Amino acid sequence: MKSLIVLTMVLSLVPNTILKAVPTITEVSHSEFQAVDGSGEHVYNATDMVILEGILLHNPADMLDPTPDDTITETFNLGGQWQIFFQGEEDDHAGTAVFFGQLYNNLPWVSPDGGYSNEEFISELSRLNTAQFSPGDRIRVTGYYLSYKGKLNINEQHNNNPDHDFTIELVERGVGLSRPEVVTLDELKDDIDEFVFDPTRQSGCEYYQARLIKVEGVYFADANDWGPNGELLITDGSKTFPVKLGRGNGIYAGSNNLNETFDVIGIMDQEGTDLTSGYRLYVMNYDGNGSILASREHRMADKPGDVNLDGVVDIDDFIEMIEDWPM
Ligand SMILES: [Ca+2]
Ligand SMILES: [Ca+2]
Ligand SMILES: [Ca+2]
Repeated sequence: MKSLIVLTMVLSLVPNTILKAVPTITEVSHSEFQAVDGSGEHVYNATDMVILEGILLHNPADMLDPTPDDTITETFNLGGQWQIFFQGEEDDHAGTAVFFGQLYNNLPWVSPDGGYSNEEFISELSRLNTAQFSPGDRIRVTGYYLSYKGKLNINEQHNNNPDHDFTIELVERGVGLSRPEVVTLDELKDDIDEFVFDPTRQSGCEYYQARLIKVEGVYFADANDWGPNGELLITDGSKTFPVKLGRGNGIYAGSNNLNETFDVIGIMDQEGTDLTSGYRLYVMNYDGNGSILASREHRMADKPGDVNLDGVVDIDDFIEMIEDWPM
C-alpha cells in the first residue's frame, strides 16, 4: 500500500505530457470517416487521429472570415475562422471539412481566454500556409477530429496545445476539380419537402455531403437576404432547398442579377442540430454571369473546354488557352 502511494506521488510529479499515450493514427477514406448510424451520429472512432486525402474544393477566405479578433464579448465572438472542404476521389464518394477557429469561448467548458490571441492566430494561419493551395489541388490532411452538426470535421478539438495542430500537405498540384454532379431536388427532398436522410449514405443529402454538386433549372423562393453570408431559398416549383452564400469578392461587389430560372453549383453542407437535417448548398462566390449561381472555378469545372465561359466550345477557347502558354 505504501509503495502504491509513493508511486502515485512520483507519477504526479511527472509532467502530464509524458504520461499521455501516443495518439493512434491511420489513413481512412472519406466514406469510412463520415459513416453515420440511423440517427445521423458519426460512428468512426477507431483512432485518435486520421489522415485523409482528397481534392480541395474552394478558397478558404471565400467561405469564412479569417480576420483575427480576440475581443471577449458577452455575446458570442468566434474570432477569426477558417474552413476548407475537400472531397474523395473515384469510389470514395464523400468529403470532409477542416475547421479552425480563433476563439472557443462559445463553448461553456472552455475558459473565456481559451483559443488564440490575434498574434497567435496569425502565426497558426501562416503555419498552415494555405495560400500555397488552390481549388483542384490534391491535399493530405492529418489531424484530430470532432463531430459538429452532422459532419465529422478535422480540427484541433478546440485545444490550443501544439500537439493538437493539424497539418495540410500538397500531394499534387492542379489535379483539377471533378465535374460537379448534377442532382435534382427530388433526390434531396421527399414528397412533403423534408430532407432525404439515408443513413447508408448511398442516396439523399448524405450521399452528396461535402461534395461539389449542381442543381439545374431552379428559381428563388426567397432571395431577400442576398449578400455576403446570406441565406436564400431555391425551388424547382415543388421542392425547396436552402442556399448559403459565402463571402467571395463577387458577392460583395455584385447584386442579384440572376435570370428568372438559373443553375446553382456549390458544396453540399450540413449544419443540423438533429443530425438528419440542416442541409444547404454553400456557394462561395458569384461572378455576375446571370445564368449560373457559382464561383468561377466551379463553373470552369462544370464546362471543360469552355475556357472563356461563354457557353460554347470553339476556336476562341483554343486561342485563349494557347495565350497562356509561351510560344
Ligand atoms: Ca451528415
Ligand atoms: Ca494549434
Ligand atoms: Ca467558350
